Amino acid sequence: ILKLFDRPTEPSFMPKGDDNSVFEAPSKYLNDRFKPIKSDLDNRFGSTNKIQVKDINLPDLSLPEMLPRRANFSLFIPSHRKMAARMIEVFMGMRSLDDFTAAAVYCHDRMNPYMFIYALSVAILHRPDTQGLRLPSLCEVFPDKYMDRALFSQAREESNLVPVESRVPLEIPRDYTASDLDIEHRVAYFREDLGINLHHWHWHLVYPFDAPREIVNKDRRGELFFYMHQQIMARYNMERLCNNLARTKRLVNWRDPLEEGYFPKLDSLVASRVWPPRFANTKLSDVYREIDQIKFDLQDLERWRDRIYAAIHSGTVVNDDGQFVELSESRGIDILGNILEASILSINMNLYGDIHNLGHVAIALCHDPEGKNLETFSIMGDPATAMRDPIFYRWHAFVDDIFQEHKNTLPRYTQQQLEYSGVKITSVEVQSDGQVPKNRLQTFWQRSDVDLSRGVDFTPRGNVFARFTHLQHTPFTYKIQVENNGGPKMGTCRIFMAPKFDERGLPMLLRDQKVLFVELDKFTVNLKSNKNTITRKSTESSVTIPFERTFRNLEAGRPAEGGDLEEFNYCGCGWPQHMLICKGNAEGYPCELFVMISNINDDRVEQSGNQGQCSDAASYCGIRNQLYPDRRSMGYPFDRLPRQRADTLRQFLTPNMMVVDVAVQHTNRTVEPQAGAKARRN
Ligand code: CUO
Repeated sequence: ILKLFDRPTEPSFMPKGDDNSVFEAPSKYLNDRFKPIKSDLDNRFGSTNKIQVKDINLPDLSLPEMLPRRANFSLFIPSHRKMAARMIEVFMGMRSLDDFTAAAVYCHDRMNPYMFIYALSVAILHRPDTQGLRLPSLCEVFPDKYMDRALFSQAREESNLVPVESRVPLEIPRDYTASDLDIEHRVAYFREDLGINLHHWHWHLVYPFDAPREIVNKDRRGELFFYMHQQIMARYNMERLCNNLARTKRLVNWRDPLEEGYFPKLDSLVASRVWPPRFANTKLSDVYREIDQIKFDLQDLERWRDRIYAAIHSGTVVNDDGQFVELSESRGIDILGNILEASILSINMNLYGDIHNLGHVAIALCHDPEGKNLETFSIMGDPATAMRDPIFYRWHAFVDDIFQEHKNTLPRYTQQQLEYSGVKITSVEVQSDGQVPKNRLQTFWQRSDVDLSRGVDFTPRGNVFARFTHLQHTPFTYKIQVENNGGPKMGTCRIFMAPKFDERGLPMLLRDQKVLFVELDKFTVNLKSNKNTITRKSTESSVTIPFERTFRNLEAGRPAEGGDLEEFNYCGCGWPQHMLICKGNAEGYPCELFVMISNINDDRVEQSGNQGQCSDAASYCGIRNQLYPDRRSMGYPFDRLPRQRADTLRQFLTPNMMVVDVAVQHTNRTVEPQAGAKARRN
């Protein structure tokens, strides 16, 4: 079934995978265009590796069939998500793997490839009988979502003319979407980072907001929607500050023109369309597009926003049955996350609407809100690409502000909820590998290769690599000294980093700084009596996954023989390791590194079962089939207003916490791909 990811726009009777298999399906499965010439096609592509596809009674797929094959597909557009949800439901309902494969082949050849790959991925992730399979990285399947259009004609040239052994990687320049005349371009390396966008896509694959309920309903998914996106904002703002840009302005006045323009320079290979750009100072409008069966006014968004703020201030929401439900300390944020996103778990979609998703849509269609020009949506309409656009962050700054409004109504943490009796941190330092002074982190540019060939359709086979440049840092180690005045005990070590100064160079107040803390790591520690030294490597972070897992199906991400696929996909979800820390600046950007050891009795989640090999990016992604592995509110201890009289981070500290100054220094050198690091396609 994984071969269906290979060249997703080529029909299933064309060779797929390294063994050039072809699917042999009953002719009723074929796209109508090919039915009359079936025997000719069989001869032309007659491979010896034939995969027989079962003849099944096809369920009703008329809904997803409504989306044209060459249209673009957006998860955020309600009619599209209903179609995808139906396809997922059909895939989930297939009784055996053979039946599932048959339905998938049928859909592969007849339906919209973007929607198909999305639905197939979600289904494979959640079906019990597809365990042990590995999904290819989306940038291999649809490289057009990430790479300059110019690259694809080069890729075609390369794969048609040059033998595989002689092919050289195609260069993706670092600056191709804009120049430094646009100040927003200073942080394009972050927004356009492939790994960051793949993480975001993966996250939404693991946490779909519209699919059969048993798939959507995961432990604390609404809260994780808040937290993962809050962390994106914290990271982006830190990145802006170290590039001398102000923090992101919330997109609050939807009648004003949008200052930021963005020209993605991406072509959709599937939809054969250019992804529309957005000119600076474009205005949002009411959206009324019959073609997408979508109609809403900016006033709808405003009403929903006002109702949500009113609910937050009253501390209760009203559910579908008209009952009041408290936005409590423990559950409130989860309820609010589902309301705001909105997922199908929203407790009252009629009242609170679909604000975040339709905000994406309003922005994505602002160039053609009525479809007069037959233009499709822009990259804000697709979770695989949305993070490239500066407007994504302005929108999510608005969304995050609503969550913060709720968080600020909650009781502040008491001294007792913060300290850990008998536990005292006496020293913290970070040491980068190599000859680097302590508490100094180093960043630089690195070039790496990804294979495009799976996604360049209608060309001869064989790897075609693209070489791109991304941020990288020297790995480092935390060394934490802890005194424990009691018997042996456990604790949770929580490590965050935040900017030390604001835009004016003044020390930050904790109430502003608290939303800028970037989680770097979280792990359980065993403390013996008296003195302890904890060492932990940056590469072990609970937030990140290694490069190989973001981009490839190779060793590091490979589940053991007979391993389990959803687990692997949790493996695919995770902030890319190469973006763990901000870029810093040439002088050494001043940051505060915060370390805390919290009381395990309030952290621990009782759960049985195996945590799996891919629980290591659990901070932003959770763990498959398990409760979120930390009982505290996500973002603890910075998710609420600081205690009275704790105006600065240092005033906030209890003995089980410590802060050290760390500088992040960027050297403008570029490291070439390591020998032997070149990917081999599976
Ligand atoms: Cu992840 Cu707006 O939710 O993009």
